[in-house]
Amino acid sequence: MNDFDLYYWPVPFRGQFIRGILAHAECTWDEHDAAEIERIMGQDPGKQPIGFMGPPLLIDRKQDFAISQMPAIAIYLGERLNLLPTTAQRRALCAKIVLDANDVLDELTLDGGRDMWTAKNWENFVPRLQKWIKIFESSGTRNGLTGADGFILGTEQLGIADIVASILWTTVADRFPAIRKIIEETSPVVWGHAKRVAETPSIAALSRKNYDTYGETYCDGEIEKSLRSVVI
Ligand SMILES: N[C@@H](CCC(=O)N[C@@H](CS)C(=O)NCC(=O)O)C(=O)O
Repeated sequence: MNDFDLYYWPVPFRGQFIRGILAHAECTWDEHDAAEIERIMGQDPGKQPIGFMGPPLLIDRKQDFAISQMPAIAIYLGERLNLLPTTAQRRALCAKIVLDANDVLDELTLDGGRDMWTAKNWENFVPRLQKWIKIFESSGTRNGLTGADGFILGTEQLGIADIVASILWTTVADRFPAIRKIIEETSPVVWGHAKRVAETPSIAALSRKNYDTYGETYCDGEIEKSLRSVVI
């Protein structure tokens, strides 16, 4: 029996953070197809494994525990798999970094496609994206991070904040070369750290497997089409 059930669409996007954490910790998990996700999304909240609006949703089989909301799942797995810093302050900073990453996804997709990208609104957004990259950089450099060395919260070991930051930037950079250029040019520290973490064997293997399964798809749908039409 695998350790976890993960309900997320067959794309990287918000589910990739959870896949990355599970892969890094060498956990096993089952993924469920879109029909199954739609089925449980349609249930009454009292009948769902945990009341939720949209995936990701994780079930921890051994603990008989279900949790939704990407940052809550990441922090839960951090506790469960011993991937959080030890001080209260650094644990709070870890949660902050995961929430920052979730905000960046919402901004990159104009809140899940409520609006579509145009050349003009993308141009206006680029300085904001650069500021987000600098926010990640400042989280790390306050703790001695460089492109070549260290972890984002100054821990001895790679943890949740490192996995989430790396997956945030490398997943979008690998699929949008123009965004990769913005990240590399805005912060060699953020990019160097993201690449180092992405090259660790379990996360690199996950990335290769996801390319085989999902190809170049990032978040899919009309919002990905509109993003691709402006990010050139
Ligand atoms: N705040 C939630 C957002 C969840 C969310 O928006 N999920 C998207 C996929 S990334 C979805 O399919 N939502 C369907 C819906 O909200 O109806 C989280 O961080 O997990």
